Amino acid sequence: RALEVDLEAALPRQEFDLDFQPIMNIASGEIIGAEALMRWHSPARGRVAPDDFIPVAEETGLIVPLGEWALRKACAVAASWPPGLRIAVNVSAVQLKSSGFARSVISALAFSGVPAGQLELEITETVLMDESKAVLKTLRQLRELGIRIALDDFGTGYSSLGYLRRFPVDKIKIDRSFIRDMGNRDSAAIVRTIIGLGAELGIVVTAEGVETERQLDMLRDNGCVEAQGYLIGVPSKPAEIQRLLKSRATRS
Ligand code: G
Ligand code: G
Ligand code: G
Ligand code: MN
Ligand code: NA
Repeated sequence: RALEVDLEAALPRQEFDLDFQPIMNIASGEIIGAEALMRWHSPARGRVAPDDFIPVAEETGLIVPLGEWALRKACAVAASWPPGLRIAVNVSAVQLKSSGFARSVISALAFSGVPAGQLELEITETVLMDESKAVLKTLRQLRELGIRIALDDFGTGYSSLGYLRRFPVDKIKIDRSFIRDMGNRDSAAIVRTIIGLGAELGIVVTAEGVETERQLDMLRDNGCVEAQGYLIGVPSKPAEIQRLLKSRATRS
């Protein structure tokens, strides 16, 4: 049976879940929020990785209702976090281009009571590649509401620095492959350059995939603002992340 058949049935059968991975401010060591990561527990297939089902969901268009579910669920969970913490949600290009996307975001915020300033939408560079006016308009509209836009997996794919000028972006997330290879001179130079670029442009830089104290030290020494990765915390269930946030979060 094709994956798309099982995927189609999975949403009404409530087979999806969200895990949350903490994001830390490097200078203060405080947890400033978490990224929602989708999980599919299929009775027939077991756990299916997002890298395997998200592309299929994008091809079939199922990513639109699935992404909307994730957004609503993430906001509902974040509504019970201590005030001021960020919730980051991944948004696929297909979703962003679908009509009514901005409306569905506004609705998720209103329904949950999460302030717009606490929501961060993570998009990849492929979203920006076609340079459509509609996408630019949607991003501007969301940003005017106070929602932050993060460029995910930065440095991979078809990165163009021009995107940073043409599109409203609040944050860059350095792809974890560069952090993994930071022991290597060239990767270290790339990481430093992205951090410098963010500082110059007034864009927050987050390092992804931080697994060792050595990597965290290098990032701190180079002025990287935020870190995410197994060292700081693995993707966890809502109850677990809630505990972590209560003990490690910025006290306001
Ligand atoms: O708080 P806890 O020990 O559960 O933290 C899990 C991980 O986060 C540990 O591996 C530790 O290295 C890192 N960590 C914990 N507290 C801090 C902190 O205040 N600052 C920094 N930079 N890292 C921390
Ligand atoms: O959690 P994990 O490393 O398996 O995630 C793999 C990929 O799946 C990441 O690139 C992540 O951005 C993507 N992903 C996870 N959750 C979502 C989601 O809710 N929506 C979209 N579009 N992508 C997601
Ligand atoms: O592409 P995106 O950044 O949205 O997805 C994050 C993915 O990275 C998730 O699948 C998550 O499980 C994974 N991830 C998070 N922290 C680490 C890490 O420290 N090391 C590795 N290898 N993967 C990580
Ligand atoms: Mn992401
Ligand atoms: Na990423």
